[in-house]
Amino acid sequence: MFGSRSGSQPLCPHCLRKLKLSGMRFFCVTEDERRHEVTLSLADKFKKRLPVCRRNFCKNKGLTIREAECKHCGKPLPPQILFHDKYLSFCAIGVAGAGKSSYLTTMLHELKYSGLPWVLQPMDVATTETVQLREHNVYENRQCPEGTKSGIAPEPQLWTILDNTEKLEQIPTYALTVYDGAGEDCEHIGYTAADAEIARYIAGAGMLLIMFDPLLLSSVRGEIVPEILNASMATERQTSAPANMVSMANSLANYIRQSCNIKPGKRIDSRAAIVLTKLDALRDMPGGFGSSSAIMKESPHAKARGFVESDSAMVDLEIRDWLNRQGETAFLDAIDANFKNVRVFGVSSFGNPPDRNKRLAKVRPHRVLDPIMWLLAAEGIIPQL
Ligand SMILES: Nc1nc2c(ncn2[C@@H]2O[C@H](COP(=O)(O)OP(=O)(O)O)[C@@H](O)[C@H]2O)c(=O)[nH]1
Ligand SMILES: [Mg+2]
Ligand SMILES: [Zn+2]
Ligand SMILES: [Zn+2]
Repeated sequence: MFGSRSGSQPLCPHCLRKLKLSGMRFFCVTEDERRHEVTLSLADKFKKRLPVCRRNFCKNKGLTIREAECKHCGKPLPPQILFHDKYLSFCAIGVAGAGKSSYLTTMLHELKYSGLPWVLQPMDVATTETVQLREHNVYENRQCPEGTKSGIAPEPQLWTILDNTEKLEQIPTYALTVYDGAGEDCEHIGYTAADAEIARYIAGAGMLLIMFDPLLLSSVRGEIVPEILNASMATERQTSAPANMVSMANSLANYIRQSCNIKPGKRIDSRAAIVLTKLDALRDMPGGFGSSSAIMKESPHAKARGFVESDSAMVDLEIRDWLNRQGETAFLDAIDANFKNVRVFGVSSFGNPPDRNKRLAKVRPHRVLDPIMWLLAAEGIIPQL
């Protein structure tokens, strides 16, 4: 129904339909905002290039158009969106307060400064503004992100990655679309416009990041200092009863199934990264992860400029072991029964729990790049080591 998930097919980030030059409308913008439409010439179509304004007396005459939109859904598109070598996307799913927005903020920041020879550029104004605001909040103001309202479809973030790994004449470019926040009320997909939009995002995403908050486990809540626990929970969750991880896994899976139109009982074959958030809060917990465990060590992937499979397999195993020890075997079974292509990850977006006023210490994200490195290796963008 919607476009393929392969990394080489551009999709409209809003309606997820396949995107072609002929499926876009183009506009010339002059300084006095006299916007007018510019159509593709035969030569533009043939050479697959953006049109140029030919209107007499237009200040922009002779220059390439600056605005575009999707013919199908009418939403704005960055004109250069079509000219990437690969198209990557992922969607963060999880109940409200799981840590999705915090994770995406620090993950994208880390990706920018990962030491990989990459340049990350926002593709549109909306992404630039969102990111500036969020980064400023976390890294300058040292404040946790504001909770996301549920029932509102998130705006996709659009990025261009310039890959300067090999000094080529033509630098490979990847388009990366990030959807933050689906499944906040994960009981079911309703029939509102926002639900339909979220459903499309989930169905079209190249990878699902399914975020679980270990602090919702009753076995964990009993072992953690109340101050850390309260500071690490979204306010409205603090007093609510601990969640049953099995029913949460199943309802998220059903939510995804509905979005992707998959029969009940059939395993979901979208690549799924199961991400345990807020690892920092488990550091000093009795029966937590020991300091000699792989998961507590620095992630090796970015330094190695590839995806270190053995390390990731070890982390996956350690978390599964830990969940078993917490009595959450049924949760793991639910994950494996619902997803075909899964890997378990553990992250801390901040490196330390916030204080009681939700203020952050110096932000030192832990292993936040691991899930995306898994995707990049699968897409053949970084080597698997
Ligand atoms: N200890 C700790 N708490 C976190 C971390 N990330 C998020 N939190 C807490 O979880 C709350 C909700 O996070 P948020 O990213 O807004 O969750 P979302 O609703 O899934 O987008 C935050 O206000 C923090 O209190 C983390 O890495 N460590
Ligand atoms: Mg959020
Ligand atoms: Zn569209
Ligand atoms: Zn013009």
